[in-house]
Amino acid sequence: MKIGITCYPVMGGSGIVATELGMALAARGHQVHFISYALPFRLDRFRENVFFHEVEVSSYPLFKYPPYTESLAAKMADVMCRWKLDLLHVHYAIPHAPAAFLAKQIARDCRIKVITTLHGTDVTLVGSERSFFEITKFSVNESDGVTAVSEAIKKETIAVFGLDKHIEVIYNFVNTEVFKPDSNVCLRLPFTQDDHKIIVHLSNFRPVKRTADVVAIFRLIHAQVKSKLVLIGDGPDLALVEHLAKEYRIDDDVIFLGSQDSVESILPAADLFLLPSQTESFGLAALEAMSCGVPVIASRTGGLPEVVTHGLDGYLYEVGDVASMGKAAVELLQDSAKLTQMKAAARATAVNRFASDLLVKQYEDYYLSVITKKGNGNSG
Ligand code: GMT
Repeated sequence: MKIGITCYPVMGGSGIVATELGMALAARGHQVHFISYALPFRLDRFRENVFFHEVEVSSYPLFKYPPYTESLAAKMADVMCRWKLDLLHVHYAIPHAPAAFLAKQIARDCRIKVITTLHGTDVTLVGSERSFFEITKFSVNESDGVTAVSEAIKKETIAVFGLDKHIEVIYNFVNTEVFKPDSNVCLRLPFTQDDHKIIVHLSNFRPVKRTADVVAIFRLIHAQVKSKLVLIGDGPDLALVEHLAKEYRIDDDVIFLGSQDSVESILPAADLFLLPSQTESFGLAALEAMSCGVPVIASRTGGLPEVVTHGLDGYLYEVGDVASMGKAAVELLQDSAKLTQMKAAARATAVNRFASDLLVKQYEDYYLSVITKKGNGNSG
């Protein structure tokens, strides 16, 4: 197939999933065309069957706000026809689904199918915001195929938008050959000593991640277990986290790594991963940690219970229940047999349920069903 993919090229789960999907499809012989304003950050080197089409946005002085959606739509329409794409797969509804709709109108003669994948905040936060509501609902409804990264986000999309349309759930996935346990990795982390347990959190430090809870949980762990908290990522709440670490007098044991390109070389060093988010449609960072053999303590919210099984490969508690999360973490870190068992279970979950091969095949099958289907799947 010839497949166009549009995503946010910056760090973030939806861009990562889109890029990994594109690379995996290209490796399986499909021709993949990324259309975005920058090279997706995991697309770090030349790969066979992968093309990149940069969207340039005009900066004419009249434009207070550069017209990105229109530039994107124009580029999509151009690539669709020039390369005779079979389908365009857009990740994250806003503004990619409206741009794809517009492109499809412009390039009507090329008869391309559009698939929109809903990643979470495009429905829960952005899409349900009043001013974006109608355009998101309209463009998702007009897509020829719609996928969601968990049952939870499918349910939420139906509740928020009242869509009368089939939504296919295709879980996010991880490359288990790249994200894998590595018993030597501690040697490469100079800030840790062998007798320290390593707790990791990785996110964009937005309020939805509840990073203040990460520090509060670590405070409880630190009081009883010799440990370090390693924080990966950057975002609006980073200053708050720094402040709290100082206030709790644990800042010597909190390590800020900032944004990192190759988290697969850090995650295997962890004993535990924390993701106490307010909501999470899937929790890709948790899955990447699990694939490296790291159990997860997370909130029982959104799609996280579809990824983490309480008591098997991690623990789930209600949002904000810092006390229970801290207690479970301490008990696990102090029980080396249980910790070893949970690390193996986390890896097994990633390999058995979320390995790229399994899920990329589901996308391939879904693409074929959409390409051969007549109409856009609306039952109304
Ligand atoms: O967390 C965000 O707002 C970023 C967003 C993204 O584009 O990366 O993350 C969402 O998509 C990821 C990939 O499907 C999911 O793993 C995250 O759970 C989801 N974030 C939320 O639902 C908060």
